[in-house]
Amino acid sequence: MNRTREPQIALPALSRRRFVTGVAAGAALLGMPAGANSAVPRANPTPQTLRGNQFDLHVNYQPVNFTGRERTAVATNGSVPGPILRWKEGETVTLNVTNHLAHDTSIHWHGIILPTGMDGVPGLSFNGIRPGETFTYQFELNQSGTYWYHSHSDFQEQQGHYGSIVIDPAEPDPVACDRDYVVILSDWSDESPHDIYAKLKKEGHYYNRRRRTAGDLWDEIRQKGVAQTWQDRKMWNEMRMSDRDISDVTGYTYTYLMNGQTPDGNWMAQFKRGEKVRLRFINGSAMSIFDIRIPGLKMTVVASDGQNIEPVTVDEFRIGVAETYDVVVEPVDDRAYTLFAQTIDRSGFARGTLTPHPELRAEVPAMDYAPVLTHRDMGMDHSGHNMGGMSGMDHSDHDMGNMGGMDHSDHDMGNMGGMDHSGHDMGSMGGMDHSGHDMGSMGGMDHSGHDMGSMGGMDHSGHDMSSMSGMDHSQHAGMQSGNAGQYSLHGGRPELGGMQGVWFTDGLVRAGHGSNSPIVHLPSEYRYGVDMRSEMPGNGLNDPGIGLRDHDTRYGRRVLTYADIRNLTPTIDRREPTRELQLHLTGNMHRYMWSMDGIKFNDAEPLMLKYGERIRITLVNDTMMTHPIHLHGMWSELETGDSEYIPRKHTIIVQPGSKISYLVTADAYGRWAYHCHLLYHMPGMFREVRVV
Ligand SMILES: [Cu+2]
Repeated sequence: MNRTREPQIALPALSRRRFVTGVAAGAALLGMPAGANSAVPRANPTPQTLRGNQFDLHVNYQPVNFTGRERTAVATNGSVPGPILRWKEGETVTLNVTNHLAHDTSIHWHGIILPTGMDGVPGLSFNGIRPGETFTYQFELNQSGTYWYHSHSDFQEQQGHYGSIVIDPAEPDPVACDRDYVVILSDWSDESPHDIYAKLKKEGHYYNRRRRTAGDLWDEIRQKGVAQTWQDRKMWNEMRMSDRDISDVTGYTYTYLMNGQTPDGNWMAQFKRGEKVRLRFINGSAMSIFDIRIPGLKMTVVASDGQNIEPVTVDEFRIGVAETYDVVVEPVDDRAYTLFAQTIDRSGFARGTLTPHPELRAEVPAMDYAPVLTHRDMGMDHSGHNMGGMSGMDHSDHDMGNMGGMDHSDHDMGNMGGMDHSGHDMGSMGGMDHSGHDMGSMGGMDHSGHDMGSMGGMDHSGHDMSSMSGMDHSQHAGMQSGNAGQYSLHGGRPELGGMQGVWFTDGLVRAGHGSNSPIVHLPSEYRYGVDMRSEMPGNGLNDPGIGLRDHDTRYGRRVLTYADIRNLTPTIDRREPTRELQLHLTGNMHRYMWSMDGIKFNDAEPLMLKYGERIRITLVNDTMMTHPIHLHGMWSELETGDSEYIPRKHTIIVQPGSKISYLVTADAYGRWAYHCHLLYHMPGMFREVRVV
């Protein structure tokens, strides 16, 4: 086939400074192809588009300047981002990747379904690419759409080692357009990623400059009154968290890029009035989640993570790290438009311009208000309970499975006489703290028919149970004490999996409809590395996410949610899941520790899947952060309530304090990475998935 044109590589000069500052730049530059140009480029080199099925990629050090200060990036073929690779479905591509760095490198082809040995994850797929070595990747393309590639070594992705992939379909593209642009977003810091990580490990809030001040306190008291302000703040203080912890790393250190251009650099794309323009948004950031809109234009979302979806027209959408969305816009006016991508915490934005004339610009909008976290983002909303005077209530048929870990201290439950609690099923209420209850005057309660299996670990000390005569506790099933981590049996029978997580096999909800299995926190979650557990996680499906929830009412913008996404073509694997894995995303923000089920990657065993099986994974987010979770090698088929058109994704956002479910067909043998795509969460929030 056609040989790819050798890219024009603008090579860096061997500046004295780079020898002085170390990084073994001299060694790194040995082995660079001939034709080196000794001039330091004044502007940052922009990515080229390379087409064909044979590619020579060079991972090299490259001087860049995004902030007024020169820094050394890790580039691919001399640019940040690296070249756009334009492939064709059905072809076999060969990519010779040469490492000109002083350290090992790798390229992972994000979202591409390929053999495990070609996946580019050092330690799982291969040994990595040593300095000076060339590794040849070769795989067949059985998909089309928008994807990207990045290093899976160290923190190189933060240093510029990423680029875009577009695979043109073998069949005619269902999306017709006149123009087609890649828009890859990223976050650049002049600090080294190791310095960033060290600062986060020392103080998880380091880059959060939005923490509350005394001035905020008075504003808050004026708005909400002393009592409510006190109550709101008390919770956060007790948890040693900040309700402003939306992002770990912020615009305080980051400059946000669109196709490698800063907001001032203003990346531009041209159109003619009346044309259909396809924009392939890729979030190639290390840590930044963006909310994208184009003021004055509706966007019709036509693909998600490379897969065609039934078109849905919105004003705004959120793109998690590593996700891709293709949108089509049709500007009818002869004017310029701003592509505006503000970060989830509103600490900065990336920006570009869609314009009919190169000299035309559009206004850059102000960023939206900065969101704050609420009880909802903790997976429970119990604020403001007043349980006085609740006599005569009928609570029969409550299902209170898995209420472990709730703190009900300081409830005042006076005058609750005459309540009928028959028919309660209180399985798995382990870990409840009921200290400080005042249960005076609860005479006459009928608790018959309770099933209180597995209520281990409850602390009822300090109860004042005077005047509770006449209660009927007959027919209670055995309460096991001191045994946190026992499970209820309704909604499926979980197995105590230890490292293997919690698995359910009975009573699973039908494919496409998510999970109703009880929330189970493993004993490994009750350790110092976990500072929060969601007891009543909300469903992340219909939730546009923190900071976007009121944009329809406040600004009249329709915001995309996962519930809006339907695959364009019918679901391929129509089988029901045979088992369900419930996996918890866990962490301790203060210590900046991240894990799954409270177990960090180094201490974890692989999650074992049987080749060919179809499973459900339910992710429960027991943290206040938004985590984009990426499974390598297999599709994550998001359960949106329509089993006929299940969308296939490679990266799924799990909202704070929420849960979300997807199906996986284990149709790829081998060892696969499964992790949070926030770069500094990855060392801990990572599992190997092994298909045997
Ligand atoms: Cu994460």
